[in-house]
Parts: sequence; structure tokens; C-alpha cells
Amino acid sequence: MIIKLIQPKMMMRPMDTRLKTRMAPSLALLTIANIFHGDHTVIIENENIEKINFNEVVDIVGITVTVDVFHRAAEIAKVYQSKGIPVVAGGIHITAFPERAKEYFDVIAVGLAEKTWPNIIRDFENGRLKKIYWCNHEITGGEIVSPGYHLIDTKKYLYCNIISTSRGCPFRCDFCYNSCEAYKTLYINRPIEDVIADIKTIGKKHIMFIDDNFIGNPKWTLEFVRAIRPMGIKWNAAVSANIVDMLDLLDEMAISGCESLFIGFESLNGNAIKNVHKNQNNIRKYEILVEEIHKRGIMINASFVFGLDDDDVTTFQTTLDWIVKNKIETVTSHILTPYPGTKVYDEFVRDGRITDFDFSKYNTANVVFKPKNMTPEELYNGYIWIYKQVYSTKNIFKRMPRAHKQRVAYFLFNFLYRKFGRATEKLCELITYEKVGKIAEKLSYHL
Ligand code: B12
Ligand code: SF4
Repeated sequence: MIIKLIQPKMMMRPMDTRLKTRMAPSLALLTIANIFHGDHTVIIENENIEKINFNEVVDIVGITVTVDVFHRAAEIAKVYQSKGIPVVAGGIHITAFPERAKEYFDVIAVGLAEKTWPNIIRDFENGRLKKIYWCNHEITGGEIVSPGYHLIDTKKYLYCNIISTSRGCPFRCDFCYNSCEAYKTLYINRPIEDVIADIKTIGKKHIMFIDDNFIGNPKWTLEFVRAIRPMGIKWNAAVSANIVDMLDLLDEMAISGCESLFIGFESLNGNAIKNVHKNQNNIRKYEILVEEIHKRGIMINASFVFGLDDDDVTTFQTTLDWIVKNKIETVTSHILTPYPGTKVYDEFVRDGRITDFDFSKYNTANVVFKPKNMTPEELYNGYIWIYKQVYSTKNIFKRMPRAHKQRVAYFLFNFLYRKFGRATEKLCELITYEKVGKIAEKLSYHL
């Protein structure tokens, strides 16, 4: 059988370049491709990189869907359906909000493909495809399938050393997909030996763990970082802010090669944090958290969300001052976005606050709801303003890390990726994304 797996074109934000769309391959599709270990012919197409070849002969199509690409996924499905080829949609958005998807796709796969895809393919072969397949999360970490890393065309990407060590998150922040019904009970770690096997397959000295929360199960994390320490790799991951209460774990993470941590600070306002039930964040400990991480030679990518009900126009300046004062190495900001299926979405729908139901705008760079203490324009302008301020030359120098060994990575990311991304994009087109990624990796992590 010939199976085609598609990642639709993502919706870029005003500050994005092709460096973002070429950043990494889709682990979801590589995982699905590996479920049958070569029993079928699998073609993976990433629309961010190449045009979809609608003329290729295929038996069934699978599309991975995040909210921003829902509309595009439906368009792609229509073309295949007109040729009589069934289309299966799965992924985070489909899992969080399956109802609306039913009318656009032949099959809806809710949850992890490890539990739905084998049944879908079996039923398709027997001519008995159902409308909806569920993975009810009775799945163990050991059942998670390793992505088919051998299938990646590495020339096309900046970075391919990505590993997922878990699924889900133990927390349920109101704006996150983890607050959706289908994810409420999902949090699993993979067996340590499976993750180590992935590191060996990738065979590189720098790895990015792309879990929602690398310390969701601190006991697992401690055991894991102790196990990878002898491998001598360097790594980055995302963790929740309560790591401030786990300094021993942070010590072990630093010793095992941790270079940088992504943390959802979200807001400097305690009420805002409380109102979205981000209970693991204690704003009174934010500065200690930053200090403890920096003290261990680890850089921080701080994530903030703007437009929470306690935010107003002063929030942007306050946040910028804090970022610069605390020498935060990189910042990711978002406009609050009511992802369908989340608690925030349900509340906003109930209160009539959603102003735009066009999901292609749900990429955290558009105001799609009525903010409480700002106009939509003030929120949008503040979001653009803080990005420009954080990445102004003056503030890049002000935020420069004290440790000399971190400065190359710091300047490469801040200047080449963020500030002059368009020039870097041109260089990538000339000498390939892979080469630019490799040079940056070598220089940044002294590999
Ligand atoms: C890595 C990552 C990226 C990379 C993407 C690299 C790539 N080529 O895919 C980059 C940095 C480029 C990126 C960009 C964006 N991202 Co992003 N990203 C992630 C992250 C951290 C990991 C994704 C991943 O690989 N997971 C591991 C895989 C194996 O898990 P999975 O995708 O869930 O797949 C499993 C199941 O869902 C299912 N499945 C998935 N697809 C399919 C398809 C079929 C047919 C079937 C049967 C099953 C199935 O089976 C898979 C195997 O178990 C997630 C958070 C997360 N936990 O997933 C956010 C996440 C997916 N991103 C998100 C967002 C919002 C974005 C952006 C819009 C951000 C922005 N402001 O620009 C953009 C554009 C998104 C896009 N269209 O791709 C949201 C999506 C929210 C939503 N409701 O849809 C997430 C969930 C983050 C969050 N917590 O809010 N992202
Ligand atoms: S800690 Fe992060 S990943 Fe976990 S529920 Fe909250 S926002 Fe989502």
C-alpha cells in the first residue's frame, strides 16, 4: 500500500522567516511512518518545504494538524477526496477539538497514532474504515514508537536532533492544549533505554528534547540525566517554573550537559497567573529561578503570553524591563490565543468574547478575542513593540550573558536567527539549511 503523510504549510508570524518553517522535521509524521517498519511505502511531504504532489498515486493520506493549519489541511483533503482517496486527520488540534473536524476529513484520529494508526490501516485494508478512531490514553511509555530518523532529508532542515521523551504534561494551564478533555489524563514518560536508543540513532553531540515539560516527573528526569551524563552530550529542553524548588535536579541537569532551558513564565502578574491556573509558577520566585539557572551556566528562553485579563498597556514595558534586567537570553512572546478545546476557549465562547473564528489566525500573532483591559490594537501593537525592543541591538548587548562561553550561542541566536533572520535565510538558500545549522551548532556548543 502507498501511504502519504503530509504536514501542511504553517502560518508565519510577522517576525518569522523561513528559518522557522525549516527549523525541524515533523516528529509526528516520522513516528507514524515508523509504526509499520517498512510494511508499506510511506511518502512524507512537508508543505513548508515542497509543493504537495497531488498527482502521485497513493492509497490513503494522513495529515498532521495543529490549529493554525486546520483550514489548509481541509483544502488538501478536498483535493484527495475529489480523487476518491481517503484522508485521515490527526494531531494536537484534532485531538483537542474533534467535533468540527468530522465534516472535513474521512477519518478523525483522536490521540496518539501508536493506538489509532494500526487500526485505521487494518480497517482500510478490509474496506471497513470508520469515521473516528480513539486512543483513550491507555498507552504506556514503552508503546511509544521511535520516529523514523533515517527517513529525514537532513539537507532541508536547520536542525534534526529532536527527541520527545514524553507525551502530555502533568499540569493543565487554562490556555494550553493540555487543558482539553482528551489530554486531561495524559502524561507518560518513555522508558529511559528507548530515549537513549534514539540519542544513539541520531548520533550527534547536541540534542533538543521537545517535550512540553521535561521535568513533569522529576524522578524520571533525575534518573534520565544521570543515565545520559556519561554520553557527554549537550542538550536543551523545556521545563516548568517549579524547577526553582528542585535545585538538586537542576545541578544534575547542568552536570549532564544542559545548555539552555525554555520556561513558560507567561506573566509577571500573580493574579494573571492564578486566573489561568498556572499554579506551578510562583512569580515571587522568578528572579531566584533565573539566578539559579544562570549560576549553573544554563541559558534561558523565557516565554510570555500577552492579553491575559489582568494585563493592560503597562504590561509590555514592565515585562521588557524585567527581561533586560534579568539578562534573559531569548524570549518567545505570544498573544493569548484561545486554542479550540481549551478552558480559555470554552470560557471565551460562553462569554461571547471570540471575535474571529478563522483558525488560520490562531498562531499566537493575532488578536482573535476581546481583551479585557486593552483594545485589540493596543494588544497587537504591544506584542510587536516588545519583540522589537527585546531584539534591538542595544538590548541584545544589555542582555548579553556574563559567561564568555555562552556568548557565541547567544549572539548567533539573537542576531542571526532573530534580528537578521532574513539575511540568514538567504545564506541557507545558498549553502543549505543543514550546513548553516551545523556551523551554528558547532560554534554555539563548542562541539
Ligand atoms: C516542535 C514544535 C514545533 C516546531 C515544529 C517542527 C515541525 N516541523 O513539526 C516549530 C518550532 C517549528 C513549531 C511551530 C509552531 N508551533 Co509548535 N510545537 C512543537 C512541540 C513543542 C512538539 C511537537 C512534536 O513534535 N511533538 C511530538 C509528536 C510525536 O507528538 P504529536 O505531534 O502530538 O503527534 C502525536 C499525536 O498527536 C498523533 N498525531 C499527530 N499527527 C497525526 C496525524 C495522523 C494522521 C494520526 C493518525 C495521528 C497523528 O500521533 C503522534 C504520535 O504519537 C509542540 C508541543 C507538543 N507537545 O506537541 C508544539 C505545538 C504543536 N505548537 C504549537 C503552535 C501553536 C505552534 C505555532 C503556531 C507557534 C507560533 N506562534 O508560530 C507554530 C506553527 C505550527 C505548525 N503549523 O507546525 C501548539 C499547537 C496548539 C494547537 N492547539 O494546535 C503546540 C501544541 C504548543 C502548545 N503547547 O501550545 N512547533
Ligand atoms: S506547564 Fe506548559 S505544557 Fe504544561 S499545561 Fe502548562 S502551559 Fe501546557
